[in-house]
Amino acid sequence: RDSADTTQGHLLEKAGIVNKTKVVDNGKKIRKNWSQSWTVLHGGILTFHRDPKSAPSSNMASQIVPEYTVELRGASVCWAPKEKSSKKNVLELRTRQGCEYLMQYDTESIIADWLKVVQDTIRQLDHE
Ligand code: I3S
Repeated sequence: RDSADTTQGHLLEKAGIVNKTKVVDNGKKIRKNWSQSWTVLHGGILTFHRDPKSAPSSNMASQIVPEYTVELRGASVCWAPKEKSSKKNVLELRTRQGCEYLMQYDTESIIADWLKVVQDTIRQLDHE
């Protein structure tokens, strides 16, 4: 088992680097802004952290506070349909609150692992 993908308590945990963009905010389509993100799954919550290169290093808060916090309860995830992006290996994550994110990484196994762990977490939360 991957060291970054362990079962603690009952919910899965994982962390790693992916490319991400928010595309819908509370039902409203927004402009794509792809960026690399340190991405953490913990306690049924997925957090995307800002790329340190995109923020002034003096601004510590901008690096500690996540850019996006995504509640996975009631969410859905799948491979994104081709028309959503010209990139390869793209996941589409929709939240119950009507937000939508794309997650992408050129190495397919990296993104396939994220699909599995997010899917399994959503299922676990459904059965609680
Ligand atoms: O789905 P879109 O709008 O064609 O997405 C592309 C654009 O957001 C583009 O930015 P600007 O239109 O703001 O210049 C991005 O650079 C592209 O990466 C977006 O498309 P992909 O296919 O990479 O998700």
